[in-house]
Amino acid sequence: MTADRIPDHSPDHHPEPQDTDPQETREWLDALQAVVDGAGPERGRFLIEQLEVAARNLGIVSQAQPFSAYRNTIPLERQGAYPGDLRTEERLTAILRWNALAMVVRANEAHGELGGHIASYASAAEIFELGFNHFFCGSADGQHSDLVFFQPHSAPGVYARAFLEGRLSEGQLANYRQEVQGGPGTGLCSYPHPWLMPEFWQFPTGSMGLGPLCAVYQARFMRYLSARGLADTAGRHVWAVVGDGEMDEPESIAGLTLAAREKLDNLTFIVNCNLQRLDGPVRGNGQIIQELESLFKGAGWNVIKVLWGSDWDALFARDTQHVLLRALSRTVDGQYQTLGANDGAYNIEHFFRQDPAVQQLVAHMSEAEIDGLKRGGHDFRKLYAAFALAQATKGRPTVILAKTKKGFGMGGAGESRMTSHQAKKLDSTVLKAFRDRFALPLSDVDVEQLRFLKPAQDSAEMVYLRQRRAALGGPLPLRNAAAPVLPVPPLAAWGDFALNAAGKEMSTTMAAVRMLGNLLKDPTLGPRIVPIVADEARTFGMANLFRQVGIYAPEGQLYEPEDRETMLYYREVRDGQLLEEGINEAGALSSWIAAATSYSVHGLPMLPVYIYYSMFGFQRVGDLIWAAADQRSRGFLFGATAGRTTLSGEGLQHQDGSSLLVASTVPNCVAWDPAHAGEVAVIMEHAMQRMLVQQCDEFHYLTLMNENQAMPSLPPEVHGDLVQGLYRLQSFLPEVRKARLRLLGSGTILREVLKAARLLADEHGVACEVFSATSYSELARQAREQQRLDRIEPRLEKRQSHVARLLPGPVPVVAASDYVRAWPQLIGEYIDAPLVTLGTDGFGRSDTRQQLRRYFEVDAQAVVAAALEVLARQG
Ligand SMILES: Cc1ncc(C[n+]2csc(CCOP(=O)(O)OP(=O)(O)O)c2C)c(N)n1
Repeated sequence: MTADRIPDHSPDHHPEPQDTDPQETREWLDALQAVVDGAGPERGRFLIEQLEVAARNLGIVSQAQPFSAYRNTIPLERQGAYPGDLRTEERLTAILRWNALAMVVRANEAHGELGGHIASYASAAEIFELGFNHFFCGSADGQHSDLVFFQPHSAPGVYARAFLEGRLSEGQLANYRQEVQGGPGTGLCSYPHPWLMPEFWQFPTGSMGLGPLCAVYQARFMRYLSARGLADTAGRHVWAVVGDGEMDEPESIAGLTLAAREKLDNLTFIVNCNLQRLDGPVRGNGQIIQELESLFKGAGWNVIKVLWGSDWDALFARDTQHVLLRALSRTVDGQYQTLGANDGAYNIEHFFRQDPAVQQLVAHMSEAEIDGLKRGGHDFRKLYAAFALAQATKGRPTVILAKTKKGFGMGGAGESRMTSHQAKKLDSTVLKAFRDRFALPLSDVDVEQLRFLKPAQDSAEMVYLRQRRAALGGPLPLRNAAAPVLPVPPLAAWGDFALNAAGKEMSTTMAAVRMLGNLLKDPTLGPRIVPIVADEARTFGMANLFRQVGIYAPEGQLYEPEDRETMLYYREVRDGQLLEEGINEAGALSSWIAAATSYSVHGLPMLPVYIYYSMFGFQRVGDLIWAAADQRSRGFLFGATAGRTTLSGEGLQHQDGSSLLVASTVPNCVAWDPAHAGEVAVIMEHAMQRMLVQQCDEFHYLTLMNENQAMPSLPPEVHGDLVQGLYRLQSFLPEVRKARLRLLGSGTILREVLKAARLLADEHGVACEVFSATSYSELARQAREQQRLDRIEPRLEKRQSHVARLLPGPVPVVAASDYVRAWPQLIGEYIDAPLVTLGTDGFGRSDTRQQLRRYFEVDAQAVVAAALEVLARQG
C-alpha cells in the first residue's frame, strides 16, 4: 500500500504534512495493511488505538480531525439482510411523497399565501418510512411508545401517512394549514403543535434547535424515572429527525455532551444531511457531514454515516486504489449540490472525468445509470443497517448522518436547487414528471386535480402498512393526555407557617423553598415533585435538598465529597430527586418540559419546580418556554431574586423588570407577583389544584424575592380574591378626609405602597384603600374575556370583571411595581378610573435597594408624589 492509497477526507481540514521519509511511511502503512488483511479490521483498530495511546504518552498529538473517510460507516459485509418488503415500501413511499406534495400545492393553489414545504420531506421520506415500518414503536395508549421528534416542516409526510392509516381524513388533508375556517379539527396545523392537534402531535419542533435539545432531555428524563422507580422506561427509545441546517442552532448541540456523559443509548439522532438549508448550502465550501462527525465523536457519540446507496457498492468494491473515495472526499458540499441538480452527463463531465482513474471506474455505466446513483439516505437497506446498529449500540447515544438530496424527485422544480426550500407551486409538467419518476397510478387529470392517492384497503400496500404498524405496537405520533389525578395535600399541612406568619421575618424565596421541602415529604405528592436548579441551589437556600432528596446522578457518587462531614453535604445519588443542571438554563428548562409533560408522554403526572434567577428565564430561554406552552406543560417556574430593585448589588444583566410582562404573553402561563409568604402559599395551592386535580393545561410562574421582611398572616376570606389577581389589603383613613385614592402594590413594592398610604392619610388627608395585585395578567385576561363576551353575546347588564368589581367608579388608582410600567398597565383598559403607574423601566444598576427604588421612582415618596399629582389633576 502506498501513501497515496490513504484517502484524505476533505480539502480544507487536512493540510498534508511533508513526507520526509516515504520509504519508512510505506513500511508502516504496509504493516497496517498486512494486519488488517491477516487478522481483520478489529485487530487493525486495536493497534491504532495502542499507537494513539503511545503517541499521547510521548507528547505527540495527532492533528487529524476525528472523522473517517467519506463513505458509509457500515461496510457492505456487515450490512445484513433487509427484513422488509422493499418493493412495497418503495411504492408506499412514492404515494406518501405524492400526497405530501399535493397537500402543499393544493393549499397554495387555492389560497396562494399559506406556505408549506415540499423539498424537505422529499429528502426525508425514506428516513421517515424506515422508522415507521421498522423502528418507531407505538403503543395502544401512546404512553408506552417510543418518543419521535419529527422535523417540523416535513409534517406533510407524517400527515400523508396518517391519511393512509385512516387517522386523518381527505378533508383534513385538503385543509392543510387552514385551521380556522372549518372549525376545530377540520384542518391540519403547519408544524407539530400539540396545542393545535392535541391527540396527534407530542413534541413541538417548529422552532429549530429546540427539538434536538428536548429529545436529549426526554431521553434523560426516562432514565430518571426508572432510576427513581417511578416508571419502567426500559426498551423505549427517543428518535429525533433533524435537519443538517438545524444543527447550526446552539440548542441543537447544547445537550450532546450530557447525552454521552449519561450514556443515553436510548437516544438516536438522524440528521437528514441534504446539504441545504433555506437560502443555500449548509456548508458550501466544506462538508457538513464530516464536520458533524467530528462534533458528535468529540462529544462521545457513536456516529454512523450513511452516504452512498447500494448502487455505489460495486464501484467502491472496484476502487482498490481509493481514487473514487479520494475524489468524493475532496468535493465540497456546494459542488455536491450542483452535481445533484444536474443529470448523468453533467456528472460524468464534471465529477468522474476529473481523474482518468475515476472515469475508468464508471466507464461501463450509461448516463442514465450514473443519474440513478442514489445517496445513502434514500436507500432503505443502508438506512436499516444504520438504525439497527444505533438500536444495538450500548453505552452511548448514536447519530446517523444520512446523506440525501433536498427535493429528491422534484426534478428541475426543486431537486438540489438553491430555491428548493420554497418550492410550493408546481406546474403540471413538473407534476407529471414527478408522477412518472415514481410510477404513480395517476391519470393526467388526476395529476392536474392533485388527487390524493389511497390504495384500496385490501391492496398489498395497505395491508403491509397496517401490518407493520400493528407489529410495532400502534400508530405514531399519538398524544394521550389521560393521566390519574395527583392529590394535593391540604394547605395547612405544608403552608401553615406562611399563612399564619404573624410578622415573622423571611423572604418569599425562603418561604417557597420551605413549602417545597414540606411538600416533598408528602408520601403521595412528594415523590412526584422534580426540583430543578441550574447551579443556584445555594443562592436560593436549597442546599438542604441535597441531603433531603439527593442530586440525581446515574453513576452515583464516585468521589468523597469535600463537605462529607457536614449536615448538608453535596450528595449525588443514583435515585436522587433533585436535577442539578449546572449553568445551563436551556437544559434545565428542557428537563422541566420533560417532567411537565410526563402526564401525557408517560401517563405519569409529575410536578416539576424549576427555580432560577428570574432574569435568565423568559428573557434567556423564552422560546423554550413558548414550546413548553405549546406542549401543554404543567408545572411551576419560580423566578427567584426577581424584581429590578430587590436584587440590589447585581446590576444591569441580573435585575429583571420584564419577566412578568413576557409571561403575560404566553397564553397558558399564569404569572404571579406575590408579596407575602402567605400569598405564595395560597397561589401554590390554587395552582396545584388547577394543574394536578383539575388537570388544566397551564403552568404557573411565580416571582420570588430574596428580601427579608416581616410577613403578615393571611386571613382565609381574601384567598378567593387573591387567586383572581387582586384583593383588598387595608384601608387608611385620615382624620379629615380631603380626597380618596386606591393604591395597588405588588411583590416587594407593596411595602412602599403601604408606607405611602400611611403618609397620604396622615399628612395629606387622603383616604387610601390598598390592594395587593398578585397578577395583573390574570386580571386583564379575565376582563378581556368578559369584554369580548359583552361584545359577541350582549346582555342587558354588562358582565363585571374582578378588577372592575374591586376598583369601581372614578376613584383614581396608582399602581406601583418592581417591573416595567407595561405590567400594571395591563389593566388600564378595564377600569373606569384614571390609572397612574410607577415601574422600573430602563436598565438596572447596582446600589442598595432603597437607592434603586428612589432612582426608579417606585419608593413611598414617589408613590405619594404620583398620588398627589393625579389628585391635583382631578381638582
Ligand atoms: C429558530 C428557527 N429559525 C428559522 C426557522 C425557519 N426555517 C424553517 S426550515 C429552515 C431551513 C431548515 O434547513 P435544514 O435544517 O437543513 O432542513 P431541510 O429543510 O434542509 O431538511 C428554516 C431556516 C425556524 N423554523 N426556526
